[in-house]
Amino acid sequence: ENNIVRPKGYKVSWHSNPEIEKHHFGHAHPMKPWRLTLAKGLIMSYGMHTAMDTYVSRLATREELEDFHSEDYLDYLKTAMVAMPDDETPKDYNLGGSDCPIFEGLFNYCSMYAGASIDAARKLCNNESDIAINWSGGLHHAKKAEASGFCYVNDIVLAILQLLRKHPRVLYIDIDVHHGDGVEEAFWSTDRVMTLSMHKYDGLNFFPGTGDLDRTGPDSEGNPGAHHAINVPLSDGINDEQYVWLFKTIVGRCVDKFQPTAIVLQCGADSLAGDRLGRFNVQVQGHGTCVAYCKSLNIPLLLVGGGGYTPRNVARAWAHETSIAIGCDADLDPLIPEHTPYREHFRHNTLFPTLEQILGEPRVNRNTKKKLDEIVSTITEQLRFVNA
Ligand code: V1S
Ligand code: CA
Ligand code: ZN
Repeated sequence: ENNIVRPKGYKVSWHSNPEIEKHHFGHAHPMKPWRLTLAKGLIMSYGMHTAMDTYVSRLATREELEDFHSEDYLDYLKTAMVAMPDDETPKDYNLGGSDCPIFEGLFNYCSMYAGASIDAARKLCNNESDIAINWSGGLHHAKKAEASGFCYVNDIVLAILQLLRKHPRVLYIDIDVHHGDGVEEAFWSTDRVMTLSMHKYDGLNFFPGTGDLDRTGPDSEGNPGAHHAINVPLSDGINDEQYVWLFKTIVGRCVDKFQPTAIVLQCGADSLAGDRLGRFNVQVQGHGTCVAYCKSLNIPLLLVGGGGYTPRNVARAWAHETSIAIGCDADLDPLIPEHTPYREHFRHNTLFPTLEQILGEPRVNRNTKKKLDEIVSTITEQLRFVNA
């Protein structure tokens, strides 16, 4: 048995609900809520639950969902019926196509992951937690009245709206391999939220097709949201060293200029090497270093999940990142405990497989030093227009 010591005076809350994990998007669909079962099993087999305040999250109320989403969209989401099996065409509100299928229990699924993020944000607001975690959230593509890219309700926007009740400035950081378009759009016209997304960008060839470097906020003169959207477009095969350097450099400068009083970090695990949809060579270590860096800033921190389509790697990353939040990462044996549920799913039995173990052959890295330097200097220029 592992014994995790709870670091004194440092509070982490973990918000989850096992009901969420039971939903199915359909057999061919890459989004598997079951990955949360795998992650939870790993977190608990290391004994990390004993070092956090754990909460079984509740359903978000209709009123809470209406803080961002339109009434007519929520009505439709609640009553939408499972479509005919071979119907591939999205209907109203982009619901019912292959990306955002209507499945059994859809509205409960959405209300549960949103409830968890709202609860987590409230723990930070009333200083009951220093870090609050909801691995079932992070669904960054959902719009006010539209589903998009496996996301139906935008729990991140709802959580940030909670934080804004107490906090003057919130920094949103998104390390999912996809552009965090829904959150960016929601806060496009305000200077109280700065959004920063790192993602693969290849025009319309990679979903959702937005997030180029020059997308920085409204162009209109005097709009407070101008310059408060930050986008880091990347190419295939970026490695830990480059990714962590970019993250620390850019986040460091954003924090200096914007002086956030709360941070939301979307930890989408599809930026890891070997992801079914992703294209990067980021490893569990590098992904975790981004979380460690945010923790080191000593600003209230909300950690949410997001994408992640190779369940064993999702579980590794979010278990490792939970240990960083608690402060017990150095105490974990990288060898996955014998009694871990579904241990056979973790080939190589380690939290930190090498690139060779994950991929056989790593992807070609198409990110040049010159391009990354250009990104940093363009964003540094952009930040000259930002004040706290
Ligand atoms: N990339 C990708 C991808 N794969 C699928 C997909 C594959 C099989 C299925 F049965 C169903 C869907 N859809 C996509 C992307 C959406 C990616 C969403 C990422 C979500 C997140 O990780 O950021 C946060 C949770 N959709 C598309 O590329 C759109 C299409 C344009 C092409 C694919 N077809 C299925 C729909 C239209
Ligand atoms: Ca991203
Ligand atoms: Zn993604």
